[in-house]
Amino acid sequence: MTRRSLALALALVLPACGDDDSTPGDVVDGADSPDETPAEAETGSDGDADLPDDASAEADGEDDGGGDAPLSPLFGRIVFNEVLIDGLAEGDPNGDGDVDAVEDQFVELVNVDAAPVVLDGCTLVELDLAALPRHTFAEFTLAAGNAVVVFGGGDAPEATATASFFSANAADPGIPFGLHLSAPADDLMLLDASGLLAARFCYGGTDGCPLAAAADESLTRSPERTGDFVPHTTVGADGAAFSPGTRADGTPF
Ligand SMILES: [Ca+2]
Ligand SMILES: [Ca+2]
Ligand SMILES: [Ca+2]
Ligand SMILES: [Ca+2]
Repeated sequence: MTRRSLALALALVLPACGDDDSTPGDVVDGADSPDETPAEAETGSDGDADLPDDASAEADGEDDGGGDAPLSPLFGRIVFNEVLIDGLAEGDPNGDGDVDAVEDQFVELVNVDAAPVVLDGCTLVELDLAALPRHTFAEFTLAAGNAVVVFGGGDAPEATATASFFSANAADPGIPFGLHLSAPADDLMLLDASGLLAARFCYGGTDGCPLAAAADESLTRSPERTGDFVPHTTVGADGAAFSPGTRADGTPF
């Protein structure tokens, strides 16, 4: 399937903002478990049925110059920079006092452009519950060079000069499962308000994405913003397992 048809398919299945009454009843919390849910097993078995076919290039945040595919105008201006799949990593990633498999998962997105990026209406969508965005940004503009972190839940930290923090659909408790980043495989997309692909992070073999999920630590780009994803402890300050909102060495973006 092409990205054009992907965008069309997503446009057909994505609910309008605030339409949160399609809560699935048959999905279990698999945030820190290798067990596949029925939905994951099904979508995993049919491979590339609903995904773009150049996943590895996009997983690296690189524009592959793929002809007339309707990528978002945001594509290449904002990238996934760090992702914590294992919410039970030692510590308390969102700093709210509770270590929670769902709430402490996070994604860190960085504006790699020289201009602000307007994220109003952008959604985070993952493979298993593609019709139910994990997070929808309300009015939010990410300054050039800054990071925004979305946690699975709980209380998000206060913003700093260079980073902002949200809890996934924190204002909408009707949407369960946080970011629903599954082990060992998943496919997370940032879609713009029109449903077009703005950034992508996939792993575990979904649609050929070779990156392996990490346990007990995040995956982060090295070098920051542009590099390939590596286990965070290999580049983190003093072997730190994650660094939501800062570079792996602990310094601000
Ligand atoms: Ca926590
Ligand atoms: Ca998932
Ligand atoms: Ca763990
Ligand atoms: Ca970081």
